[in-house]
Amino acid sequence: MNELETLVAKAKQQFGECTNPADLENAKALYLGKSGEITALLKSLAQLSVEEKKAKGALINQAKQEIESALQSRREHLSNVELNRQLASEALDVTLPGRVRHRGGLHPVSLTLSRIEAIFRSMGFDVAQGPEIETDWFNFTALNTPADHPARSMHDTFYVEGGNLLRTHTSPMQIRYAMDHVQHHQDALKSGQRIPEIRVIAPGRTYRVDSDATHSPMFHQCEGLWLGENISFKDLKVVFTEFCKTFFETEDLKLRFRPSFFPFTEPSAEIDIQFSSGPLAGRWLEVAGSGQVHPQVVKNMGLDPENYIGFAFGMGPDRLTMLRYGVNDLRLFFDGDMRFLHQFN
Ligand code: 2NM
Repeated sequence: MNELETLVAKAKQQFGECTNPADLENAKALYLGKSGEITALLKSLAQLSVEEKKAKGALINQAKQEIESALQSRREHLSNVELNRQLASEALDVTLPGRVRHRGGLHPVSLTLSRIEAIFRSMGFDVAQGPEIETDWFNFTALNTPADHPARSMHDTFYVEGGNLLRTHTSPMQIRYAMDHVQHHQDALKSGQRIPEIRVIAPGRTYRVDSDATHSPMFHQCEGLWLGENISFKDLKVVFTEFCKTFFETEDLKLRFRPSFFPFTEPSAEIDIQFSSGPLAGRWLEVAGSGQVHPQVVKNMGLDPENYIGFAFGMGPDRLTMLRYGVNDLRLFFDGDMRFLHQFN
């Protein structure tokens, strides 16, 4: 091997040992830089004769080209290695499922409650909400429910420590609302003046010890109260008929009042409705309980039952939701299964 071949081999080997571009450029300088070995050889040509210059120069240039091409191919190799490293470290798995931003939606029963509220507001009713943990007095005594009534038993009602209970209906809220109303107008009442009538609905969660396909220990209720000087069953019938027609979006609907009993109303009636077309056509469906507010309950609100009379009703938004959408199992509302809930939004 002559001197030039040795030099080329040495350069190739040295380039091959460089594992990053900076080292490679430093190695290049040893051969092709200002004081590199090839540069020095080219400078030494100056001392030679024209003939020798030609011959030796050609050989040196050939060696130079071989070194340059070895350098270039090592550069490309290192840059490929770097590219592959980057591709591997920044790899994206485009087959991974996306991070979805789920859109929230209202629960079907919430949709029903909103509808109920809007309809009653349009008829001049206020909407009142209050505590779900109630006293025995507001939940039972004020509503004329006797101490030995089965609803008061541990078997039917959830009691909490300290003697309070989870309200079994929303009517205690109506007692609270009526008492606030009386309190607010107490001066007028004392001086024998007339006070504004009470028109309110109380929607919300209620609780009973009960659980099967049509009963859940937590369920919703919406009770209504209209109390004034001359409010009668006729007004109840108008209000409730209007409510049902608007809620179910049909004029094609009959109401039936069926005699019943509640401790807090006298007389009392169940309200049934019947559609004459659609999937429920011909069947009488129970949608609410109702009645003329019992004189003792009016008294418990702080009003004189000789001067104030009216009606109350109670209905189940869960059941109304089932009827409206054709849902056959109440438990679907409380299982939290998104496949079911998504259908309403
Ligand atoms: C019902 C049925 C009948 C009712 C009574 C009252 C109050 F507070 F005025 F006495 N609120 N709700 C009532 C009457 C509730 O639910 C089936």
